[in-house]
Amino acid sequence: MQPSLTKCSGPHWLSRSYVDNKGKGTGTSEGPRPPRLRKAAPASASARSASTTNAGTNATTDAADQRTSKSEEHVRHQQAAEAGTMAGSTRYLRYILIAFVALIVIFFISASSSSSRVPGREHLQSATDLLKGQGSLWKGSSSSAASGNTVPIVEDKAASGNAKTTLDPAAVNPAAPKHTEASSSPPGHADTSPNPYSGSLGSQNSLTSDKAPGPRMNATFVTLARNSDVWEISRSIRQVEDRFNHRYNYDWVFLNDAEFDETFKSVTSALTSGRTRYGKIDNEHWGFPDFIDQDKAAKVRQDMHERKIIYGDSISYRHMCRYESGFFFRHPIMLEYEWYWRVEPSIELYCDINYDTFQFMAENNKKYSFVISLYEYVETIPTLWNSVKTFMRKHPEHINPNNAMKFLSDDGGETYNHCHFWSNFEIGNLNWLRSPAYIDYFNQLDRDGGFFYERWGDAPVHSIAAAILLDKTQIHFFNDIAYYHVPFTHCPTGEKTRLDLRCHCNPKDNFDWNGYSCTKRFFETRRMSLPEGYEKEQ
Ligand SMILES: Nc1nc2c(ncn2[C@@H]2O[C@H](COP(=O)(O)OP(=O)(O)OP(=O)(O)O)[C@@H](O)[C@H]2O)c(=O)[nH]1
Ligand SMILES: [Mg+2]
Repeated sequence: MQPSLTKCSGPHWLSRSYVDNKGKGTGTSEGPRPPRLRKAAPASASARSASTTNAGTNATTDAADQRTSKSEEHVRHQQAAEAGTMAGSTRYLRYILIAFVALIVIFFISASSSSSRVPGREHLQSATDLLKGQGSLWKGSSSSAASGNTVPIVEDKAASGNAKTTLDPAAVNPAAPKHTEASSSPPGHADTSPNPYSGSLGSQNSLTSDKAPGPRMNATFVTLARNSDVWEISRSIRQVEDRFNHRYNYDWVFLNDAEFDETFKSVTSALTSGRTRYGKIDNEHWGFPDFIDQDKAAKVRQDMHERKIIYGDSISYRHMCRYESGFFFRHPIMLEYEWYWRVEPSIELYCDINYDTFQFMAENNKKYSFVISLYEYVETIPTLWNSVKTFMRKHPEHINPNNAMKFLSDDGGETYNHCHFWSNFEIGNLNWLRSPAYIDYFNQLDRDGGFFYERWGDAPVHSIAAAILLDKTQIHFFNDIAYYHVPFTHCPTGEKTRLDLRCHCNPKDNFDWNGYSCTKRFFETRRMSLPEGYEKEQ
């Protein structure tokens, strides 16, 4: 093995040393090599060829001389090799020295060009530059531009292509503290930077603050609630605001048979984007009417309790059902509005609602709407249909000739099939509920006493009214409003609809085409074809 070859492996030795010195080498020559040191390889090779040339010029023909000259040659060879090796070593040392000095110079230049280059600042710096690369403006934060503390970044085409996008971090998150040069936050915190792509979906992203243009309808959300419902209704409000109302800012009316407390008011008003109003229900509308036989009502509750009928023994539940059936739309606050959207505690909305549903109702001559329909629990309404028939007999003038009786009855109105729209969700017209037709209807039912002698729910009461008093085209099924109230889900049928509206419900949970739903029957009543894809959800 020739020493010169060993030395010629200088770059390997140097690179190994470089890697080992960094403390992360593997001991092989495969570690990263500084480019300058790689260039030393040809210099070693030239040293090797120089030593070979010197040896060749000293050869003679005499044997002794040959021996002498061989030994001389050997010595010379060795000297030449040593000289070549030394020359190579010196060169390498020079290169190392130059590289070392160059590294020191680069280090000092970069350190002095950015006095703010402390741990944690690099991220913020580059985020700022990224925003600048997109043509963004840091409102109220001119310091970084003025100081010229910019680290050059390579602008890629994607960044410069977005140059027209103006991104105001304050708009992205107005509550976010602004980064300042003198920030005293610990490094880990100061490292946090705004997402430069926030809001890049523009108008597609309904979670950004994009208030819908145009006038508003005379409409409000309405919720009947107890103070103890505050956290459950908060969840509902948050859903409604995120999916719809942050763009429309409709009012929200809260009604209660007791005074709302400060917690309820402050929490709910903090969550709503529109005006909040709190109304106490008059005793006349929340209590037993004088024509109710209290003993009879008590016996019914006892009996229902024994038969384990849900809410069967509850007085307040009955007041609630009666109030929702006949009075909420007559509350003094509600008298100011024409349209309502009823919201209950703990509901969910799974899709964006990108249009004004109240306006839709008005423009399409709709008076009542639903998202889920089902069969009522028979034990709670044994005589309801008798009462309805009494009303129809007494007030034929109120029965709409183009009604939706087919939705309610399979025998032309003789018997009730128990189908109803689930009234914990409703968007409807308050003037219709305040109309003589509806008031006559409610008064008949109320007089017959079934709210207390049975346990009539406001869902069948509203549904029957809508089906017999309205033109069937005035009842709307909101396929695109995805909704949950325990235990049922309405998830829009149609994959395109779900993706367009950014829905997060599982279509398998959709109740519509299930045997317990009456929605198919509604489609038949209206002679509408079922939505595309319904077969897959059965
Ligand atoms: N102020 C008040 N509101 C009530 C009372 N009982 C029920 N409510 C409200 O009336 C609405 C309907 O009551 P719920 O208990 O949800 O009745 P439900 O939907 O039939 O039954 P759940 O399956 O329990 O939801 C909700 O908005 C309740 O907050 C009451 O006694 N006082
Ligand atoms: Mg409920």
